Amino acid sequence: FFSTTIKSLSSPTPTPTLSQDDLKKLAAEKAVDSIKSGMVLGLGTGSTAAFAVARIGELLSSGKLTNIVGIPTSKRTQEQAASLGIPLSVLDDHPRIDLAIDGADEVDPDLNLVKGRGGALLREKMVEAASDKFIVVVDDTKLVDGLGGSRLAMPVEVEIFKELGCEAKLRMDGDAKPYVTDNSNYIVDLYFPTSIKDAEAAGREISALEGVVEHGLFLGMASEVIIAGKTGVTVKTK
Ligand code: ABF
Repeated sequence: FFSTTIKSLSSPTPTPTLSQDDLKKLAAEKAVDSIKSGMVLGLGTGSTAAFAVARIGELLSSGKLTNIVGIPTSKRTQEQAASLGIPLSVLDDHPRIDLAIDGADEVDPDLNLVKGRGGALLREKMVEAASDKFIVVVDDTKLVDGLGGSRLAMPVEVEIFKELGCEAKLRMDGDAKPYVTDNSNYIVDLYFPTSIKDAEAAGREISALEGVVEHGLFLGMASEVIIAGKTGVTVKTK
């Protein structure tokens, strides 16, 4: 039914009685037909890719495929593949991948994709960029005339600032929409469990992160601070 490119869908075999899951499985298993023994495989994430992983597991246990190494694109996929006995590795040890199979959220007529609603886009992009061939498996609800055409999210992954030991939250406005600054940017609010030990270093680290426009640490800038309290006004200078 589905071929490895969407363009060959012009005259598909009718599948009137199949559910959406049946279609996902059909696409996934068609992609698995391209796998040859000895390949290093990128294992995608999501309900469609999961059918491919399941099929790879079956073919390995029946001996029809041998000597396969899988590079999972998410913890979910890693767990599924491990439970099926698929040998796994990481991109660092296999920087070239023969074939990646993954789902998508939207597919445009030129086979451009929106991915990441499943939450695994960074590792997906790394694995798929390292793959000689990348087969996308979708049911036909994913086809759009133009990306964004489904009116659903186009995800952007941002750092959680883990190395700073804090929690990051996208600031929302009163209508539960992301707050937009006067410069048309979003604000990520960081919450630290204790005071920041080295504010200069933290500021440098935050500024160095991709996509950061500015942070709220104003260091070494104030000439004086005038503090009004119940007991009077104090002026603090450096
Ligand atoms: C991954 O899983 C993602 O890039 C995409 O967001 C999602 C598709 O999931 P499903 O196959 O469940 O629709 O491929």
